[in-house]
Amino acid sequence: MTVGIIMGSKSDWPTMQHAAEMLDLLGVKYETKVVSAHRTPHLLAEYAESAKDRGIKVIIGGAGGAAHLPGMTAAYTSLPVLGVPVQSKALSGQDSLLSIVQMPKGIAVGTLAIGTAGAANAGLLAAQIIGTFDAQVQENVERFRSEQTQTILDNPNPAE
Ligand code: RP5
Repeated sequence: MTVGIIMGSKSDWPTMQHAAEMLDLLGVKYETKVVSAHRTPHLLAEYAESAKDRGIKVIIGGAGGAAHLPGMTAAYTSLPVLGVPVQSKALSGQDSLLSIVQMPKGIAVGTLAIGTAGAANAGLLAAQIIGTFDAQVQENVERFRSEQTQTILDNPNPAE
């Protein structure tokens, strides 16, 4: 496994599965796990501290509400951590976004957009990072992008 996808709750899976689907598409191996910053804090520390030795290169963390998960994960590992703000019921994910994106200087989290687009892009960005040292994954990313471009060029009429 080269990517770890973790999330605060099973309820985050409908969002975070878009990261997994993107990694499937791009041929990147990953693991998925529910790890909560506030409900299972010791598990979070253990997961983040052991990730590098287990061969993980990038961690994607998704959480909603007061979303500490990506920041706490980044505090426990030097691996790159990508944060996905899950769309919360009360505040539509604005709370998740601000919790994840406003990391104080010194510990970095790469924050994506709220919801499914952010989760898919986290998968894409993780693959791009893996692609810097894995030529096959880089080729897969390049093929994905050129197919995406060609689909738009082949369908220019918005009314069709
Ligand atoms: C966060 O609280 C999770 O990431 C989830 O987005 C949110 C709600 O969790 P549940 O109450 O649905 O388990 O920790």
